[in-house]
Amino acid sequence: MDSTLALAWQGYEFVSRRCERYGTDVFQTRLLLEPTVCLRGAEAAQVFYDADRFQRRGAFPMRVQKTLLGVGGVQGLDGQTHRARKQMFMDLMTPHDIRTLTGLVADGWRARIPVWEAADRIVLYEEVGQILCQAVSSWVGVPVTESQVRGRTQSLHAMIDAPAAVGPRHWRGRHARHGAEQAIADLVDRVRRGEHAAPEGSALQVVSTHREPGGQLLGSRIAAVELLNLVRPTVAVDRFITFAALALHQHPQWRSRLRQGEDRDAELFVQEVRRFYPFFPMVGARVRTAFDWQGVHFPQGRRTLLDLYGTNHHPDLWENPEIFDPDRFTTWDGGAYGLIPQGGGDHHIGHRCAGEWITIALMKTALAILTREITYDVPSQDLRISLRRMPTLPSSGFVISNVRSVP
Ligand code: HEM
Ligand code: MYR
Repeated sequence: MDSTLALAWQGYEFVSRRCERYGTDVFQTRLLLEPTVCLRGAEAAQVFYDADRFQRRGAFPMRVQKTLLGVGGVQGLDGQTHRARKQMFMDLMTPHDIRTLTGLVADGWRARIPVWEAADRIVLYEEVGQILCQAVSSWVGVPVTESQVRGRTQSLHAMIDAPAAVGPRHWRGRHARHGAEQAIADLVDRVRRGEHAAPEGSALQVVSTHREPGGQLLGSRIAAVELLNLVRPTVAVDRFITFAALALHQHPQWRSRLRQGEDRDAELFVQEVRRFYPFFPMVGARVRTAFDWQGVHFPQGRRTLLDLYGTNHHPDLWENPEIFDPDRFTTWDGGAYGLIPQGGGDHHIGHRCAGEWITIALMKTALAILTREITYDVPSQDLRISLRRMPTLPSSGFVISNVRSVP
């Protein structure tokens, strides 16, 4: 039986429901007409991130590559080629670079506060998306003018929204990617011809001059895919920030605690937001060399999915997983395979998200502003989070009103 419809229907809960029903963390099914193994849990994650057992080549369906990821980017590489490309990303993640980005983002927040004070109400998700888009665009060296920010943010949102969608929502993502790749590839060509000066040390410069292990430059289209791999997911942090604002609203004792400004508290809160709320549902790979695990045979080439959301809510790993409780992280072991909203394992060696530190830093920047620099009301609205829609969001996008800056 093909389970694609059940996946579309049950969304984030698809894997966990079956795991609970069968009393296991590994089961076989058919998805998109192909036999597929589904996994969840820390032990499973450790197996999934073993590069001797799994590869990424051929793992992502075209519909995901043509919208969210792009073709030829770091996510689909293996071995030495992956390691070298990943290093290009990790070299951009120094504490200095991250501080520069969070500084640009904080300036962006502060510039919007007077506009929000004058407005009746604002949708936080939309505002934050534009703030992040403007800041990360200049950080990367592909700046955007004031009048273009809204359009560029919409186009990045379209890519993020599209991979699991059918119909117009899917095609908007394909169209957005096509246009964005073309424009950025042109810019890379102009940098290489000496017609455009990339800011010193910017991602635009690094990616345009990066050489593959064989010595060749990246094709300009692939360079564009990698630049989008910095801009797009940074804008996607707007979802975590919206969830963080929701958590502050629903757990007001944490608003008071965070107002004190202790980094330790912000850290606990951010980790729990990343664990608790549904975002990146699952990642895929293919078996590289056949093996057996927990009584299941994994033949070479078998498509395998690791349930990130289900692992973050696994009852063996987390006490009362459905309760939002940042203090659980005071005793957390810091393991690389239990808390995996952005993938597991090692950042440099494996496919774990290159932007995890940026994500955490931008969430802390947002929390500092939301708790210490402004006050606001949360009018009545639909805050429900559909677990069927991937990726999801509180329905209303989190509306706030009566914004005032704290003197
Ligand atoms: C990979 C999630 C933010 C850059 C990934 C993966 C996930 C993920 C699940 C795949 C892990 C795997 O394949 O095993 C997220 C989420 C984010 C986020 C939920 C929150 C918005 C960022 C940011 C950046 C970034 C801010 C960069 C500025 C990347 C890159 C990869 C990646 C380059 C590919 C890594 C590789 O294949 O080796 N991310 N990410 N992400 N992420 Fe993120
Ligand atoms: C990013 O832009 O890379 C980070 C956030 C994107 C989340 C998108 C979730 C897509 C849901 C479909 C699952 C695709 C499995 C590979």
